[in-house]
Amino acid sequence: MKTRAVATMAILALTAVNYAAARHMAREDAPQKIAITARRYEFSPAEITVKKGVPVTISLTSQDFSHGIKFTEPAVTLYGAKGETKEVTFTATQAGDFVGQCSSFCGSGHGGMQLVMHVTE
Ligand SMILES: [Cu+2]
Repeated sequence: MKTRAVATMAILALTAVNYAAARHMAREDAPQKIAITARRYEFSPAEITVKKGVPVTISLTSQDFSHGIKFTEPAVTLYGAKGETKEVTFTATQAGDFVGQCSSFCGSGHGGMQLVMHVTE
């Protein structure tokens, strides 16, 4: 009787560990999602933080006009016409701070329309 109770407890403990591991893995595997909205002449949020080596999905919603996002490193380009939401998934391979630009001419403030990406180790 005692042996059986110990065995049952051991199985329950193992199940709990496996369940926790599976949940942890699922969370790690799903890309981090970041929603960005663009309107003349700013991205919101204007700064994002991603983790090196972890897939990230960025969505861009252009509210008032066509806007785009272009990063040279990590290589990310996204374009959304007015009212559209577009997505891109990428994995940053280099840590650091990177500046992306609006890639679709949207008016007088277009040149200063930037998005900063912090890639952490
Ligand atoms: Cu622009």
